[in-house]
Amino acid sequence: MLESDLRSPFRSAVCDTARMETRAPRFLTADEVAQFDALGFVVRRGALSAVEAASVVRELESVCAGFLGHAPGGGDVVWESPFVERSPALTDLVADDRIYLAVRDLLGDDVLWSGSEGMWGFDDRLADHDWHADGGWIREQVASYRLKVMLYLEPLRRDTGALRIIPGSHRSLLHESLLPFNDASLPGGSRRYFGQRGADVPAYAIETDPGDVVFFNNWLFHSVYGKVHPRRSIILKFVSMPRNDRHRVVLRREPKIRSANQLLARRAGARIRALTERLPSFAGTESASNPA
Ligand SMILES: O=C(O)CCC(=O)C(=O)O
Repeated sequence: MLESDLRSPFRSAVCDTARMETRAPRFLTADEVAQFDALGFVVRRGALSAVEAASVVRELESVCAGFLGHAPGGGDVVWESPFVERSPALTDLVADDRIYLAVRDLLGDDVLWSGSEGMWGFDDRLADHDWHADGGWIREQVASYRLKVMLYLEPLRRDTGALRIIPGSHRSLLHESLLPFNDASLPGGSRRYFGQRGADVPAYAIETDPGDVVFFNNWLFHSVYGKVHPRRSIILKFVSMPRNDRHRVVLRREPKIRSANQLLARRAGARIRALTERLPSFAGTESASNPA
């Protein structure tokens, strides 16, 4: 695949929907991996205990305090990346079996780290986060598998900010038919989806409680409606090892991946070292001032 092909407006939007490796998973169940593959998401309920979830909240707030210069409170908004790379305790979470082994089962043993985000509060203009696929558009769709691990740190229900998804929309036929959603959600876009409000689109709401861990494929069309303050969450991001030239081209264009790995690599631990050391040398090498 030539780079110019990636820019062609005539190239059809094809998602890489190859099935995951067929080896038996070592941490998740075969059913969980099959669900992730077919529907694009899987949820581990109560993966973290209440005590562990509370300690993640404390650590999140301590990192946020570093950004704000004071403990986060009403009216504050933090949405930062990289995030967990700044905290030894949160980095330990990346290396924890419940994240690390699960992610390896989903994306393969040679999975790569692609960064993290932390959120405390939200800009009220984003109380409703309309339908989109991350990155969306042609360039992202020819990237290798992407995975977000979401830790939502308060109870979220359908109309109070739970992540909504259209199951299976990471796969090309459904994904392609939903591409107009990306345009409808852009600034100035219609915000109408098959003629309806985003909140009315038939979808599955992943309702969660603190301690639940959501694994989802970034290509899924997703949205959030009715966020409630403070809405604290952590996002861990992974990408599968590029398997072909087009995947390599996309990875090269993402300088943030290299800096997130460099930051994470400062933390000790065999798993974190293994995760960061396998980043291919070409990753994130294209100048940010020369975007696709
Ligand atoms: O859950 C959220 O706050 C938004 C998730 C989302 O839209 C995203 O990560 O792209």
